[in-house]
Amino acid sequence: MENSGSQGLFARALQHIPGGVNSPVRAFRGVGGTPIFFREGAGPWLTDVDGNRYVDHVGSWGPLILGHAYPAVVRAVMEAAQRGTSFGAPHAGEVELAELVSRRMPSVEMLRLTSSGTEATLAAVRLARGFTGREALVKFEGCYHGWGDSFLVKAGSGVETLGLPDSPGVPKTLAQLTLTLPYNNLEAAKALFAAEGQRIAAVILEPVVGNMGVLKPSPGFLQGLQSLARAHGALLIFDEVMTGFRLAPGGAQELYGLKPDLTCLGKVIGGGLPVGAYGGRRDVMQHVAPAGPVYQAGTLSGNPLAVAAGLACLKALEEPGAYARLEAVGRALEEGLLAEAKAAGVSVTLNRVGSMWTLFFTPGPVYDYPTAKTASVERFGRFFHAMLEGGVYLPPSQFEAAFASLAMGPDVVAHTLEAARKAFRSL
Ligand code: KE4
Repeated sequence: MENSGSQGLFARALQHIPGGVNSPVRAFRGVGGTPIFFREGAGPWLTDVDGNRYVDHVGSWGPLILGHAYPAVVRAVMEAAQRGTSFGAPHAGEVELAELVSRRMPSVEMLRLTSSGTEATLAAVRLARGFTGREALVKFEGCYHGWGDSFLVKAGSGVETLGLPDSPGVPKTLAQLTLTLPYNNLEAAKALFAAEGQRIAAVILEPVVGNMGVLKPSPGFLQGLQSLARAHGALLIFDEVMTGFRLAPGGAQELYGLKPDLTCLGKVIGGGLPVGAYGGRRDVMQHVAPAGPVYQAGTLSGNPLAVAAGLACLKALEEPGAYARLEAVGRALEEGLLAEAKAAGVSVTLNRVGSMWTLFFTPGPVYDYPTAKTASVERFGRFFHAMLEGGVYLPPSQFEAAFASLAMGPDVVAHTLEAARKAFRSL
């Protein structure tokens, strides 16, 4: 094919696709250079259209917790496809997936499948507004919940990476209904609820943030928010699109022992195919049409191929020791990267929870949006490209999470650390 390398394909893509990509954060705007076009993935490896191989620490931004082309997932999708790709009608897989999620996340008594995380968070917020009869939404600075209007107020991920002001096109009257708080600041949350609690429909947050880079919740922060929301009749929405099934079988809510009123899911639940979901308390979910008046729909919601991939992925995660292995890989990368940075005299902070981590080019600590912003985007960019030279593909943004997978063995960790040893010395 004409111009079939990354450079040529990108030049062609720019003619017909805004920014040459179908999602902004892929465009390398946060690190400079031309985005890489990939041809295939296998286990922990990605091969680009020019034949270069990389260890993949992006994992499609979280879904590929098993690694690329996991045999059971590929088989499930192929078998489902031979029975037809979509019915637009109920099928058994949807029931099995809903039952499995409820077993893993007891707070999710009922759930509705969507085709993306954004649809899930949009629906959850509409449901919270419909259920409570209130309109205000509380979110945290730097958290990202997809590209819905109400969320693009001081958002993270690509909005932060691109340094975009709150997005044009979001009606001011709607944006004014989104109240923002500093992450990990329970005092600020208490003050806001004291002043505005009676009009707050919900508070939504990433229980472990991935979209400022990885930020851990301070001790008591999540529990305090849960109590605050309950005391003021607002719903607590955990956006576990990134953390769900990744940080523990039952996600962050299992890890931190919380019971949100609603949970949003995505990424891992689809095993690399388009699946999102929102769910939670039965009395709340019974307000969703057609059981109740809150409308939400989707032509391909619960798509048989996507559900088959998700079921195969979640079942593979039931393998004994799977989460211990994810923790071990995460720890080996953390310890190795910090050791190599120290040996090279480069000042960094590494935040990690289980298999999601971010290396910040700042002395740290990094625990909220302002401290995340002290990281050197310029240094991260140089490190990113030096790691590419070493055959390692990191998320192309200082404000994103890297994801370890079960496909990563000691050889992959060693390859990553060898590339890091050289990359740190090149800064
Ligand atoms: P999607 O609509 O992209 O499936 O999910 C939106 C979303 C919601 N909530 C959280 C916590 C998320 O992390 C995301 C999406 N994450 C980004 C990466 N930070 C997806 C990558 C992209 O935008 O291309």
